[in-house]
Order: sequence, then C-alpha cells, then structure tokens
Amino acid sequence: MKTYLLISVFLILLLGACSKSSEPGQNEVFIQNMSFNPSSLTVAQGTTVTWTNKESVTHTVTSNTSIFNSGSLSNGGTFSYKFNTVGTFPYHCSIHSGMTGTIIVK
Ligand SMILES: [Cu+2]
Repeated sequence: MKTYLLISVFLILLLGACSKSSEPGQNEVFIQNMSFNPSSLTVAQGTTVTWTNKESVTHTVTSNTSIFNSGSLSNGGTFSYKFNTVGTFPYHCSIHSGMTGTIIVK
C-alpha cells in the first residue's frame, strides 16, 4: 500500500515537471502542433531568441527578409538569433507555408 502511494507521488511530480517544460520561456519560441508558439513575441533590443522544435516533423525558422535562416530543424533541434535592431521581423517555415511568426523588437 505504501509503495503505491510513493509511486503515485512520484508520477504526480513527474507530470508536473513535464508540463513545466512544455511551455516556452520568456525569450523562447517552441515549434509544436505545426505552429510557432507564441506566434508573436516581443523582446527588448539585443535579446537572443531561441526556437526549439518540439515535434518529430522537420521545420525551419526562416526570416521573410532573409536576415536569418535556421535550415532544417529536426526533433529537439534549436536555433538562436540575436536581435540587435528595433523593428518587426516576420518569419516562416520554408517547408510548411502556413507556419508564420513575428518577432517584435523594442
Ligand atoms: Cu514546418
């Protein structure tokens, strides 16, 4: 009986840890469910933004104005870019045209 209780507590803690890591941090974008999450992110000038592909489908993070391009990102792949200029920077996935996002630098 005690063992079941311990296993239950362990599983609850494990679930808690998993749900925490499934949310992107302040300067992070997760690629999941065939979309960028968040699709619009506002950061301060000089911030490095990191994208992480959270699913098994290959994606890219490609600037609409060609200022950055991650190339193919497989599951777990990451890409970082430092935004030194104030402005609005739209990007997309070059494999899936419906996937778009924007970084706003203030
Ligand atoms: Cu894609």
